Amino acid sequence: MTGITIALSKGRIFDETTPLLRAADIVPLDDPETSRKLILQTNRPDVRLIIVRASDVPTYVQYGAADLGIAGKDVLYEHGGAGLYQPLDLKIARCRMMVAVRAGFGYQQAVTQGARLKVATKYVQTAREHFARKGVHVDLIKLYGSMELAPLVGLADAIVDLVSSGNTLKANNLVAVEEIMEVSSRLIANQAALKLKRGQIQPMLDIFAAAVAKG
Ligand code: PRT
Ligand code: MG
Repeated sequence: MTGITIALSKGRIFDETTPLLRAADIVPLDDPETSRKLILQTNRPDVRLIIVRASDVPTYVQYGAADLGIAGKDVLYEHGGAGLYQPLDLKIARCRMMVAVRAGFGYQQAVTQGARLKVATKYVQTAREHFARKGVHVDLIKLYGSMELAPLVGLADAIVDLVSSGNTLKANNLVAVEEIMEVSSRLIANQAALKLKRGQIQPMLDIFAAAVAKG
């Protein structure tokens, strides 16, 4: 493959990446929200996009099936980042990874008393590290979505999830009690592709960096 393949997810990451791609004169020929195509050609014959699940982006780039990718720090942290180069924070799809509990649950008190907490999350690695660092004993329960439900039906005492507006927590009578990290999306590159295709990739990186700096 001599061209450049960029992996990204549809939804908020695709939407917020579109202006950055346009700055690099990359315009997709199809809209992933309406098209069922998983490979999107662009106005440039040397650049194509592949549409994958957000959490699968690092895997495609790690194995070189995509040269570049765009993924949230949440996803990259869980993946571990092996084989990936992370040249640029695109500062898009921003949110915070938080610990949240049911309103009225005495989280600080439970922590102080050394209670064992049941924590439901999609981000098991990140959560494990966070609570280990704090010295809090937890039983982690892996979920694949709708974490907000878990404390409401007694599956867990707490959740680790992403929060942006806070509306989802509020609507479910949950409160954030601790921030784990700030999250934004990063450009990632396959390390071998970066060496072999430096001539094509570096100018793109420069344009993305300039577009991010301009805001
Ligand atoms: O949806 P799918 O299961 O395919 O995967 P995904 O949820 O991982 O993908 P997607 O497209 O929803 O999110 C892609 C990336 O966007 C994530 O990896 C984050 O880096 C970033 N991002 C930014 C967010 C949010 N903000 C966000 N608010 N991802 C998810 N949310 C969810 C959050 O999990 C919670 O359920 O939105 C809800 C909270 O939003 P507020 O505004 O109510 O606080
Ligand atoms: Mg989602």
